[in-house]
Amino acid sequence: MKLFVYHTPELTPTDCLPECAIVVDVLRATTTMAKVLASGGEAVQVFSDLDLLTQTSESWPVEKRLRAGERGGAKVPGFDLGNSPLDCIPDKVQGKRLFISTTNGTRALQRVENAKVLITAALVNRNAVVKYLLQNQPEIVWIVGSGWEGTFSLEDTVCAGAIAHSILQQTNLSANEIAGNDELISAIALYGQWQNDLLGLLHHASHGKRLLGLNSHEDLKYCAQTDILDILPMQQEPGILQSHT
Ligand code: 3SL
Repeated sequence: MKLFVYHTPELTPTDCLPECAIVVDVLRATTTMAKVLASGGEAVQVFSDLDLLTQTSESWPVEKRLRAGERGGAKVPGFDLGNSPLDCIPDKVQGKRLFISTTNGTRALQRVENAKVLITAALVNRNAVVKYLLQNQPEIVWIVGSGWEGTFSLEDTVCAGAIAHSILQQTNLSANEIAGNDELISAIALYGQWQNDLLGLLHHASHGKRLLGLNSHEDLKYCAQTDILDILPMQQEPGILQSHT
């Protein structure tokens, strides 16, 4: 198994796809997706276009759908939810499909939607992702950070490092043996430095600061937790993610 880290969807190769793609958006899309499915949500369906989201969700029974949307970190007016994982409690999401559009997470998912296997990772479900990788041993794995509008995000890279670190701990492989590119080595180093203060790292991150400006400190605290959700969101058909059992 070789792991490649790409800091943004734009940095992924365009002439090939991996056996397994892992999309990461710690703040906050993939944390929210893990939380929705862990709270009993039926599925998460992602859209880049808000009008298409509204139109598609119209065909779904009202009591079985939720519309969630974020632009610039804020909730889309008129939607049921923004992109806070804290809103996705069982009482609200159980048995429902979350129709969601976010700025960067959606773009990353669409970039690799044709990979053989597409899963999502955040710090909260890191262990479930690692378990899947160790059990299934995909040959080539891309960990794709969502970044922010095409730029690097500390929080997505630290999550990539957390995944790789856990693989190293659970196997007798060396970093050189699993590293597909230099970015993977730097992600492991980043996680090594911040593993005991992930919330502190999120406070340094530019998107963390943006969210703090929107009074989302509790979201940052939630997103900084590691291995609290035993859930693996996996794409079933392009744009639709469900819990992999
Ligand atoms: O860009 C995204 O996909 C979002 O996760 C950003 S936010 O955290 O909801 O602002």
